[in-house]
Amino acid sequence: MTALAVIRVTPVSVYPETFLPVFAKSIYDMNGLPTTASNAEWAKLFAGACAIGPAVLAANGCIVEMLRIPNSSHTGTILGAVPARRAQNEALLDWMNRYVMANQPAVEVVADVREALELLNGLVKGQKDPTPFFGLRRLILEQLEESATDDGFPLKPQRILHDLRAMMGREDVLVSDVGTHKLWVARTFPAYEPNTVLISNGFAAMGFSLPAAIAAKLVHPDRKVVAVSGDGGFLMNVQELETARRLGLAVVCVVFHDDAYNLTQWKQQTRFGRASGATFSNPDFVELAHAFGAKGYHVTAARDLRPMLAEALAAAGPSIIDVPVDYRENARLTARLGQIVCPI
Ligand SMILES: Cc1ncc(C[n+]2csc(CCOP(=O)(O)OP(=O)(O)O)c2C)c(N)n1
Ligand SMILES: [Mg+2]
Repeated sequence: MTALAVIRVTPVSVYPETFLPVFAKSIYDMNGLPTTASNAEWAKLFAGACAIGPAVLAANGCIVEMLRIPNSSHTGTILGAVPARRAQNEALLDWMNRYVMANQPAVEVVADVREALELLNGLVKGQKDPTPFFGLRRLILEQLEESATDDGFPLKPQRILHDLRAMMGREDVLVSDVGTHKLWVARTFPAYEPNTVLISNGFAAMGFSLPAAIAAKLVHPDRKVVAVSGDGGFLMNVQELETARRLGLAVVCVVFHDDAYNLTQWKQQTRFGRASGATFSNPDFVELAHAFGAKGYHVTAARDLRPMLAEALAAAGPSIIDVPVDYRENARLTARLGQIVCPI
């Protein structure tokens, strides 16, 4: 078997020189620890380390007690002293360290991604036969079609996104929030033009989609803009409907309604065999829309979605389309991904 070398191309904009030391420092600050090192020393210390993971944990309210630095002599260094949180943090950080170690590239190229790939392409020797990739492309396209026209209710995520893609133009913009719906957007919503599918993939902050969609609409007033959210994330920044209404921006909010933080449930289910503490109830989204002076639609059958989208996309102001979603598809996806064999 041939071992594949992994080459990671890191965009210059996120490299340690400035980015990681800043985060590392903020982790220290959060834990009330002294930060005496200069920026240059921090940059040296954190070169090659993955400080982003702990920073995200910290942003989500966990106190990060310890940070292992895989590429430096400081491996295993205990950076903090918050004994009360040690047990919780140990488990999280242990998982994170294993993840970081398992994903170390053979070579890391820090550069503009486009330039780097063009340069690397020139260096690749031997035959560049694209034929094997056609099989992979076919497999991906087949998966895009799967359940895309399923009439079931609540709607399958694939059906919602298939109808949405059909109703939006190539230049129109979809912004995804964070949750299970985002994973389905990433898998089944093709982007045809640059910057037309916007996903907060690194920090993955719930509540991102509506404000980001407002910004997209301000930049491209001539394009349709759709914000896809889960019910949890949508309610985190719903007040921005007032902004959209005040500015007269036609942003269509498609809410995947499941009365739950589904991504949390999905992870709990796969890791612990059961889910707990991640359900909630929702307001009536149509009444909520009306309260903001926006249009509101309840989808009550799969065939409702397209006409409602057509009306909302043609409206002058913001709208909410409340779409009950059937996330039982997740389990099928988990099983399939566990067995998938790359055809090339
Ligand atoms: C501000 C913030 N808090 C918590 C999380 C962790 N988180 C990621 S997805 C998720 C659940 C999302 O639920 P919902 O918005 O209803 O979307 P669904 O998964 O149901 O599609 C949570 C709690 C996060 N990414 N951002
Ligand atoms: Mg939800």
